[in-house]
Amino acid sequence: MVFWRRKKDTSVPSEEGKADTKSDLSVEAADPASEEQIDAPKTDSVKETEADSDAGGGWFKKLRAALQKTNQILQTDIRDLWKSEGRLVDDDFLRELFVILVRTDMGQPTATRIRDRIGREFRGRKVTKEDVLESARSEILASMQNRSVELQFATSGPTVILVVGVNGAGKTTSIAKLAYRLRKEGRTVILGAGDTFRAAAVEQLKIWSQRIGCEIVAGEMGSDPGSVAFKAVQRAREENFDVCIIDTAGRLQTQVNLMQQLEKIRKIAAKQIEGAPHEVLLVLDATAGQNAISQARGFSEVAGCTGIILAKLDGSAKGGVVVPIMTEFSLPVKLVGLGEKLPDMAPFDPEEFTKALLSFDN
Ligand SMILES: Nc1nc2c(ncn2[C@@H]2O[C@H](COP(=O)(O)OP(=O)(O)OP(=O)(O)O)[C@@H](O)[C@H]2O)c(=O)[nH]1
Ligand SMILES: [Mg+2]
Repeated sequence: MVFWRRKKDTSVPSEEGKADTKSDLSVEAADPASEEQIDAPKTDSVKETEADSDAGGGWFKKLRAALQKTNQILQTDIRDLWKSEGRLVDDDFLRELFVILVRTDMGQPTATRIRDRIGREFRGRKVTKEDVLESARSEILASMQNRSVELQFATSGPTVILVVGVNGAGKTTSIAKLAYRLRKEGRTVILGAGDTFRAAAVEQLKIWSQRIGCEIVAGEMGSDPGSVAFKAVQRAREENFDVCIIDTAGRLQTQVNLMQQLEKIRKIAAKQIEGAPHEVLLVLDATAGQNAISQARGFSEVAGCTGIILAKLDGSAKGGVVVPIMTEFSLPVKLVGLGEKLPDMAPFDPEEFTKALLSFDN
């Protein structure tokens, strides 16, 4: 699974702990081995369960753990369909199955397609759980067109990533996790604290930046987010950072003025760097279920989004919501948030997702 194109950057501290020459990155902050020291500010109680790498199936285990709530509800419901060995596929069975699938928030169109497929394949015959799960997995994968989409980077010069979404969706935490990942890949990162509305917002991002070991541009409380964005992009360009990530205040897609402000930030970035912002990532809260879908609809139309970060998949009993997001919009889910700590973000992989959602322990 190759989502994160590695770029050689000799300025990143080596395992021997050589100092960074470009910015004042501390060896501890950028060294994956010292991840304990760059924990999230609010998450001391959260225990790390997996190595923060996708080597050895680590991501799949993490994804599986994150989808546990959704998966367990499914397991219990689906098990209940089999009171005896093998179950006859008839109208009752198909109706019950449909209700269970819809409960995961995968959406009626996908649940209907799965139900109809199982009806076509098995009606009048006895099926096992695995028969049903296999059909469901294939149908979901087909409906997502097995689409996995990488983050887009500028071909030369800094890549600008603008991060947007409603209040509390997980924007700032996702930015920290993304910056952490990019740093680990050897890229230099500068953050723009574009949420100048909320007193704690700038502070929150500053703490993260210190822990990750990346630069940050912040303005005064209440100052123009456009000017913060301008300065961040300017520094990225002048000091040749690889990536500039701009945080924004939470907003509703219906708040016209605030949406216009996003447009202004986009223009400010584009004026300084051709093709910027290269990504406008919409952060959605996976626990919001159907609300997340209406946010995706609203934002993608107004804010020119290029992809989705689906945060809080780990806390969601509605993990199936990825399916309608992927099938109803041309916006791909690019990253998923699997917890509150810095390593808890993974590139979205439809196949792994489907397997994690629809495989049972026994
Ligand atoms: N479990 C879990 N919690 C998350 C995840 N992402 C974010 N959170 C938590 O969600 C809460 C809100 O996250 P923020 O990053 O502050 O959200 P925001 O969108 O920046 O919020 P505003 O700036 O107020 O609009 C915090 O308590 C985070 O720790 C995730 O993937 N999993
Ligand atoms: Mg925030």
